[in-house]
Amino acid sequence: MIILALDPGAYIEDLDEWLSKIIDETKDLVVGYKVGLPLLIAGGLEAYRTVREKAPNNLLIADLKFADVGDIMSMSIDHLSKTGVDAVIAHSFIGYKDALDKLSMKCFERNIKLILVISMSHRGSEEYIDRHVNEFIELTDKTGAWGVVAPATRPEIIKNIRERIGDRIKIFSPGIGFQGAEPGTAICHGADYEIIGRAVTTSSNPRERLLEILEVQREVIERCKRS
Ligand code: BMP
Repeated sequence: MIILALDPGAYIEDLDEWLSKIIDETKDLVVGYKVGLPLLIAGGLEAYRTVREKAPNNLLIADLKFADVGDIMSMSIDHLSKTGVDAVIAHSFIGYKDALDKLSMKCFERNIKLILVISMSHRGSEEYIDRHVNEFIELTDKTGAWGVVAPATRPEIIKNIRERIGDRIKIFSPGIGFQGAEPGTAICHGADYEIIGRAVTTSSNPRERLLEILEVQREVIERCKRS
């Protein structure tokens, strides 16, 4: 249950070749791909379209972590909708009125799923964002969000979210590998999908690395089911 984050480093000379290699080697093993600012900045919306074309059957999530006023985020959704993305990620802290209310309406109109960031995987999330986790969870009802982002690095937050929202919302958890969390930990605590990026994309053999990660994920999930 992996979403692969396609974040190209600036050292990559041929973006198309990089995308082709990784997608060809991984698309039968992952649920979907997450494309964020590094890919958008390096390759424009064309790069998003390329991912869509190369992986037509995988979930495609645009991770732009929107944090703007509603009308402007809606303009971005109009542009994004031309690339065939299935879902977008927005921050919760911007609030509902004139922000997430408009964004959620526009996503509905354009048939794009909305995913809200509830907590982040880096330590700074504890400084401000994590103080409002329970309020952010309430926003999922108001916006009709399809999913939330919660950190594999602090799995107790995932557990809290799952207990509060039940099964109606998908939980996506980053922080595996390069950021320290073990594959499988987030799923054990209630996540649906684990987001993994550099541990796979910087490997000289992405498929082999992904297969190793999937094996650890399977073992950790088995272990936690037994306990
Ligand atoms: P990596 O496995 O290379 O650390 O990548 C994690 C991915 O998840 C990145 O694309 C990052 O933007 C994203 N992410 C994160 O790391 N922490 C969060 O709290 C939210 C994210 O979207």
